[in-house]
Amino acid sequence: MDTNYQDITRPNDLESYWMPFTANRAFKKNPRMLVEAEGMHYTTADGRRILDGTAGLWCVNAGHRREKIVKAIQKQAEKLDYAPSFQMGHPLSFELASRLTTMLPGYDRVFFTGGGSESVDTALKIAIAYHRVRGEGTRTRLIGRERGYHGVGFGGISVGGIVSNRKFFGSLLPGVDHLPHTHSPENQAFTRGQPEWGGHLADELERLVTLHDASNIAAVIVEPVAGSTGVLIPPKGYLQKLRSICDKHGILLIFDEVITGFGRLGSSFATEHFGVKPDLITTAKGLTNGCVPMGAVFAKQGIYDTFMDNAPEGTIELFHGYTYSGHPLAAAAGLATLDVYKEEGLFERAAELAPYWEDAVHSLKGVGPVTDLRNLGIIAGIELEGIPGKPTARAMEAFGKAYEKGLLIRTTGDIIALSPPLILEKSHIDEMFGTLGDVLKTLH
Ligand code: PXG
Ligand code: PLP
Repeated sequence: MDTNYQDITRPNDLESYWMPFTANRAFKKNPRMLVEAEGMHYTTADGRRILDGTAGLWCVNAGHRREKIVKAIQKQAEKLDYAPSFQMGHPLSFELASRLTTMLPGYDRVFFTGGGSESVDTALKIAIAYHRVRGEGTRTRLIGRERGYHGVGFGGISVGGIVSNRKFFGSLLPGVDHLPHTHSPENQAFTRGQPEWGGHLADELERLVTLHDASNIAAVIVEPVAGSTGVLIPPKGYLQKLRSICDKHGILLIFDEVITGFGRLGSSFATEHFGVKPDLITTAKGLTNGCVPMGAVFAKQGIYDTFMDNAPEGTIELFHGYTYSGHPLAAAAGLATLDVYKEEGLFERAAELAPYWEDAVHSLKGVGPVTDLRNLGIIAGIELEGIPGKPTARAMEAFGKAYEKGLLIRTTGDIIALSPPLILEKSHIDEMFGTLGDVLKTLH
């Protein structure tokens, strides 16, 4: 009988896997396979050590294959592999939620998801439902920002502002507007940290409120520091101004901290770094050090209470959740990850290294085709002059050459982004920028 459960695979078959956000055909002609990782390094299938300049995809903040996290996942898998999260619970997800709320004073409730895209969908849905349950059901419009990245769900691409992530996918969510992005090379190039210019761009929110009336607007979502789009640091005063305009009009403010959360800026979260308190915070990535997929949405207690106060006792207050919300292995990984961050003081370490990092980033001024350098915490954006008529080609050349020289970088458009694990030493910073400088000098 043909069961379809074949136990043979085609050896070395690269074709079956439709890879995400990848030039599939090019990759399969020239695959880059990582087979092992430890600390600051990957090992490739051909046995080379690669310095991880990107913490995987901005997620492995405590470095790779940390024993405490590995052991916690192993132990949990041996005890409780899976537990339903609807109308049932298991201790670790409660413990993790409670630990997380102590890291973010003022945010007393945590909703678990499977990653950043689900966290964004969750936060947008909570925002719209929140207004409805408290009797302002006309507040349904969402406001994102040009060049924003909020994952790849329909909600996330609708409020997001990356053209190629949107243009193939039809009409998206209705009732969405976008603030202008804050990037202005003429006014900001080669700024160290936050640019002086651009705080006034938050006033565009007032224009949208005038256009639609506040009574129709549910929420504004922004990345405090835009990551995926090429590292855009918020201008001084910008986030504060967004907060005060939202307050004035009863609009919820959502910070998407999927990248900025868990130490990346040298503080636990961007809300702490900038001293601006949104109503909802989306996270993922560093929550479990990338080991097991997991995301979380933090809510101010008032938001949770509104749902509790407006549903009859014994009924479901929020019709939303995922099969893998609060997954036991992810919760175990999350708890162990928080231990590692704390025991090793990794957020403080990132803050201490940030000035050295900043100097290293700006040492690339004048090297090859560099047109701008941006930094905050342990993040760098290195913008290159594109080859006319061939956007992305120059950055992709840099990516390939860096990989050959043993350094993993990330590129978006003609911008290089760096975001290494926070366990890095000064010697890693020297190596990273030494290699990158050599690569940039050889670009076509
Ligand atoms: N919001 C933000 C701000 C993100 O950076 C997501 C949501 C979505 O998370 P998930 O877990 O669904 O991927 C992200 C993810 C890159 C890169 O190239 C960035 C992300 C993911 C993969 C690559 O810079 N950010
Ligand atoms: N599709 C079908 C057919 C399902 O039954 C479910 C969950 O039960 C989903 C999608 C959603 O999956 P998840 O909860 O993992 O997001």
